[in-house]
Amino acid sequence: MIRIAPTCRAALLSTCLLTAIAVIGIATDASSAEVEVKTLNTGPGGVMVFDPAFVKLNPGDTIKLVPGDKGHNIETIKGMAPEGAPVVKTTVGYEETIPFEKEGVYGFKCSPHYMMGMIALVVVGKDRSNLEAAKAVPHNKLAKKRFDALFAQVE
Ligand SMILES: [Cu+2]
Repeated sequence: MIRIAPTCRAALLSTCLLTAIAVIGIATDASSAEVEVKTLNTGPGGVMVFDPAFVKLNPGDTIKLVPGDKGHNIETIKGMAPEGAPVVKTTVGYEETIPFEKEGVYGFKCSPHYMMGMIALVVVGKDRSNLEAAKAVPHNKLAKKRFDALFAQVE
């Protein structure tokens, strides 16, 4: 019979635990990420902006909407989401975590400031099958100008 001294057993156990923690850590990193998007009265690109306004995600990732300035929200623009994707509309002024499962192209607006061009573009995964449909959605002048710049970044 092999007897393992208590200190050895403890050492083996901690090695085991560390390995398990490392494996779980790697799995978590690979499977999901959270991207912080701030709502700002003034930021990159001018007044009433999402920062960043262009976000690339993998399926399963989330966006954490952070009210850098109050008075903003995020809402799905009709016609600018993959089929079957849930419609997003958050409460004005509140932080919210938004999960993205479906691959494709998503257009968002801030409900109170869409007329001032407060929009964002999110691409998830590699599926671009709704890209042309999303591009075809009409906008007011300011929103269109910003969307044109964001669509130019889509690969
Ligand atoms: Cu706003």
